[in-house]
Amino acid sequence: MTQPLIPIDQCPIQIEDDRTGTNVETLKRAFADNLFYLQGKYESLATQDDFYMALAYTLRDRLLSRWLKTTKTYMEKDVKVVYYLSAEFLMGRHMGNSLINLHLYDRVRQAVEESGLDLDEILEHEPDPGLGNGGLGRLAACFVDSLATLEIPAVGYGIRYEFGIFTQAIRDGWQAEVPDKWLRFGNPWEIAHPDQAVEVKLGGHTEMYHNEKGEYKVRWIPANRVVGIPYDTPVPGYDTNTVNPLRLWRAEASDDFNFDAFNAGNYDGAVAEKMRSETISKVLYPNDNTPQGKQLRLEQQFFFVSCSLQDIIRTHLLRHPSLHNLHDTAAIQLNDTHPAVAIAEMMRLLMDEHEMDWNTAWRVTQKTFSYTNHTLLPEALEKWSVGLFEYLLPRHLEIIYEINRRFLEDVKRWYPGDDNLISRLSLIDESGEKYVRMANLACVGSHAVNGVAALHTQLLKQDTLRDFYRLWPGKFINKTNGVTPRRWILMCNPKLAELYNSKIGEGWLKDLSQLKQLEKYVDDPDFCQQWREIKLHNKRQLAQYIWEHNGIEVDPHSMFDIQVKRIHEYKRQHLNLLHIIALYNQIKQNPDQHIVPCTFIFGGKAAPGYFMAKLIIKLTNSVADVINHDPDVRGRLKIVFLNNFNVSLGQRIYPAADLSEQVSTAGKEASGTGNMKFAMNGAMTIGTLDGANIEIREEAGEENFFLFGLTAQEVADTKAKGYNPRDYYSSNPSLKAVIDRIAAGYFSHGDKELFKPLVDSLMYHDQYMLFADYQAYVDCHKQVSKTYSDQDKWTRMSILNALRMAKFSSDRTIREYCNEIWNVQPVPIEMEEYSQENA
Ligand code: GPK
Repeated sequence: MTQPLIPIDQCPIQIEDDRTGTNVETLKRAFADNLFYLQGKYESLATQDDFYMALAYTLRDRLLSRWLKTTKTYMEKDVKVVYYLSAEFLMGRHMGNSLINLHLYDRVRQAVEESGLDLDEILEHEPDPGLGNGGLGRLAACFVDSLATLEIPAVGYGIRYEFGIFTQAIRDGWQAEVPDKWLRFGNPWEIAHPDQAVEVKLGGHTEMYHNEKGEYKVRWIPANRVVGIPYDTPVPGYDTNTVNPLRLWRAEASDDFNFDAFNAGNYDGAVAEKMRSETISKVLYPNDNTPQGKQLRLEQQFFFVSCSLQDIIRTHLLRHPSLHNLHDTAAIQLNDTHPAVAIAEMMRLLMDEHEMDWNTAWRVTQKTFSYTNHTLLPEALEKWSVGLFEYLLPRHLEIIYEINRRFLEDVKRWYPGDDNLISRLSLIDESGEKYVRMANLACVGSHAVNGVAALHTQLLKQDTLRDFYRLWPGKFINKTNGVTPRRWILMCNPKLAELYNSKIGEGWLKDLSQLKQLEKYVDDPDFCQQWREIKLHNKRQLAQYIWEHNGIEVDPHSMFDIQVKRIHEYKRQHLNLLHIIALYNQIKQNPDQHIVPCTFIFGGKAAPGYFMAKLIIKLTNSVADVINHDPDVRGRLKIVFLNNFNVSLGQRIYPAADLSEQVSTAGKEASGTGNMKFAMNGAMTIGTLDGANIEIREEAGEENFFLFGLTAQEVADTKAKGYNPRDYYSSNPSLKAVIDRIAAGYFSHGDKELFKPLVDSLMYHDQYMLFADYQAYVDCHKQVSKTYSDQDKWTRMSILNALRMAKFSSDRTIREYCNEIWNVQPVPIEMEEYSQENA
């Protein structure tokens, strides 16, 4: 007879258990124990990697009791859960975050030091998990942090890519992509749950049949099946017991499916087929703001959606007899249209696998889903060819056609005779080759649709999604983005956090509006002095990094003018370059004139297939080569391109910035979130009235923001009138001199061909209107330099910026989603004494 196991939370608690205890001695013992038993190493033979792994397990152990208690509480209380579906989660490193959220930073540092090691070195050893491209993926990461901190039951669902975003190397000034093998040494933060694997079907055909009740039903006979294995990573809240899961799916071949092929003697063929299934979760597509219309990408989207919905349904059915009330236990958020096929998959699961009728299934689906749009660029709206859809998801295409038929029937009744309206609203684009429009599917199948900044939502309503807004004005709602102050202030700028703590305690970390109390210090010379010292300290650290990685010496007292983000023409990194070249031209004309010493720092990845973006990187490095080495410049201008911009590099960069470049063409950047990270760390913004810049300026006060450029309306009007960039070129000598210098091959050893595509694109199209904004931008920079020369004034502006960014905490954003879209409440997790006591 076997004894039943004692549930872990009923075991007698040993206060200083090796896996939960948090005093320094226990931490040292646990660390040594993990090194020996998990890494299999004596300390004398251990590598940095072993130390990192041993420490990571030590921390994961300390998260587990809260994690399991969280899951248990959600099950017992039968709470409503937010399911955040996202093809990308750009989490950044876990170790520092766990140390902070477990309140273990100081004790672990001591334990590590007493073991003769350096915590910073260990922290640096963690690979940066880059399972995303840029803003959209990082937003998902900030959101799961805030959800856990606000004690909201939530699961992040996505894909466990074996290769994340490529590592960017710079060779001869060009971007080169190196595969990101982030799992090489194993991933200590995740726990696999093969017991909860689910099966996903692909391809094949459908057929009709009669069920036992004599009803007509449809059955999907797939050509292939793959298995999704869930890997869970703990997402701890700050200063709470809540630990929510990030559940990422890995694709594996189904074992039994090719049984016949195996038996027929086609062993190698069957194994090859198996490998094909496993490529589904191999690699993240490295595109930002442009879809990649590849079959494998649609397979990825469907794969993680199907796994996640089956998981959600299974969870619901553990506590409820039917799925009629799914919307009472689940709020599913679609992070852009990448998971939008979920609308059709939910309908299929409810009808074909759970016997629900169409009308009920549709009601449940609409009440469960909501959709976030992240872009206004028309070319970025996802569409899939009907042929591909039918080949891969034949049942879903049928369902989409039926959703469309019913939807367009309604529209015809509401707006009789408006055929253009019908063709614009249709889920199928029939203007040429037929496509499924994923944004239309997401709008129709959701009860709420949101943009990510006020201007963005307004433009969605009046432009991109105007026909849907006309049908359902109440569905549209704005949710301005935010970022987590834990990672983006406390972790990345500990000295600034320390200054805040010394004045008002730590409450600001969960309520950023408390920083407003510090405004009274803006005229306190001591406080201002400390503020400047912190900035200088951060700049010195970045200067050191630049020296080590780029071999460029930069002056920490120069103004750090920084633009880091994905490289895209609409983000206009090249406008920044035009300004730098204009400054250089001034120096060449008169080397003795006074200019404010300035370090221009760039960073960001280009999509590997985006030629113009890659050319912009090359131009940046070429301009840097010339200007950094020109003796006339006398070091007053330095240009640095930092390779491989990612979350951890961002953590070094934002705190060191004086000036944040947010210069997209108005109406193109949905929100931006880097703009928020810079401002929270005391950088001034030079920016257009685009995305969240508008709201940042509102919060900071217009006198504390360097504004330039056309408004979104002016951009549209100028375009409508017929924009001709050459008019600006011929009438503006400064602009002409800049363009001529590039065109003449000055930055390319006389080669006039190299940058010709960029020059021509500006001269003959200038889709993003750099020329129209050029003079305003240059003039605005003059204003910046003048202000920077008055350090007292600059400090004051910098302080007010940082203290007024409360709105841009992702806690505020998530509270709004909870109240206005998801209808979910916090569920505090009660813990036994021991973890509290040691916290
Ligand atoms: C938008 F459409 C997309 C995309 O494919 N990837 C991506 O990162 C960004 N985004 C927007 O470009 C940003 O303006 C926005 O702040 C961010 O999503 C988060 O909403």
